[in-house]
Amino acid sequence: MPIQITKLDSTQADFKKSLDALLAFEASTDEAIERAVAGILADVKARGDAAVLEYTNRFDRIPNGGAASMAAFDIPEAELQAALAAIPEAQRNALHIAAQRIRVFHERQKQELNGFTYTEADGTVLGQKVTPLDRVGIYVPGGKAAYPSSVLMNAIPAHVAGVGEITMVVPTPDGVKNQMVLAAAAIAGVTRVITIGGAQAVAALAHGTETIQPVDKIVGPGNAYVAAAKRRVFGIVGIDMIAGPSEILIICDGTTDPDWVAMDLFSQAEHDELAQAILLCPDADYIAKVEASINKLLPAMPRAETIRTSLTDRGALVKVRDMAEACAIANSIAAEHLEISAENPQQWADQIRHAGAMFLGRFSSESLGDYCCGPNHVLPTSRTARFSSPLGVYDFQKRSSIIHVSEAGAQTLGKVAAELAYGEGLQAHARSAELRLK
Ligand code: HSO
Ligand code: ZN
Repeated sequence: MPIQITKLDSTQADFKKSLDALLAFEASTDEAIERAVAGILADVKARGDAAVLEYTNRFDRIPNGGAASMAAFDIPEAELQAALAAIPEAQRNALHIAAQRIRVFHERQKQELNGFTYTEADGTVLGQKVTPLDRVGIYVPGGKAAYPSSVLMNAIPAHVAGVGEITMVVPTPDGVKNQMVLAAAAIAGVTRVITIGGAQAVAALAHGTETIQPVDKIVGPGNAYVAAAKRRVFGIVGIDMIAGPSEILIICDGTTDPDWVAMDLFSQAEHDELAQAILLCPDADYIAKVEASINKLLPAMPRAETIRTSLTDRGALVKVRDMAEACAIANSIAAEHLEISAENPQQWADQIRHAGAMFLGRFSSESLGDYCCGPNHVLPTSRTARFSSPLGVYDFQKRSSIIHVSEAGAQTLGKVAAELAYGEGLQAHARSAELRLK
């Protein structure tokens, strides 16, 4: 059955409305989930390990009547190393290469993030000091999206930032451990791996238990329960973001092999029925070719049904007037991933202001970025690229201001501060500044 994918034309009167309808996505906030998660968080906060143990045994169906104590959920370093040694050599090599490239990119990012100080004429020194977080929790899902690549993408920037302790939690439904996830943890600089998941794991990381030190920030994707738990503990700890379904937007000038473009659309559509894959192109004949490629290639894909649903419900092939208009539309979409599959892509990239990651030229398939180019694959989704950035070293650091006022500086600044403090009716502030005046 040929695919029923939405086709839009930017010259249509209702184009903007149709595009907005397609983009609209609201993560459903389910009352039942909210109530369950609130209960679990309160319970773990009150009862600590006992509650985490009970929930994990029950929700993850831990075999043989469940684990007897939390110690059973700790994966010793030797087991991580054993997993790394046991996976196929080609997989191990690929993990090492990806990890090394991700490290190099994030080391470069770190160099750009140094603090600064400057000295004023009177000797007053001002500056900014950058400090890594002490402890970070990384949530790794255990279900259909248990991605070893995401272990690398979350843990390596934390490690590069200099985070002291990286605790990874990963649920093991039915007690089954994903060996490639463990192998990735072994090479990514993770300090401790605990096989717990769900809201109970988020609660344990945020509040701490008898056996788990509370962390300062929790990062990583998860299901609706994990997302709800992360939202609720935000403020007690930091969180990275609440990631929505994957998105790919491709701007193509019509010169790329249409099979390549079709497969790039599939590559994100296969993540999730709710994923979004959109093509913008000025050439109607080329769009027809991509559609033909989609119909030709889809039946052989193992995840054909997920791809079909995603493309049918949320995908689109959009005919635009020209490449400049494509860039303007791309800015309004602010996609997680933007491919500019065109001759001389830089001229178009110069016009892009909102995108999580830009893939320039026809050889930069988004899948390369997902695994091993080096930049992070944890990116802002659902149009949040308008105001947020890829996960990076900066997410695992914070800044402190440095203020070292000289005696001379206190004379000039003291008068300014006192004036403002009296204006605000804050006597102690004013007097504290004035006491230092000669
Ligand atoms: N494209 C996903 C990341 C990923 N892809 C992991 C494959 N594995 C983020 O949107
Ligand atoms: Zn992907």
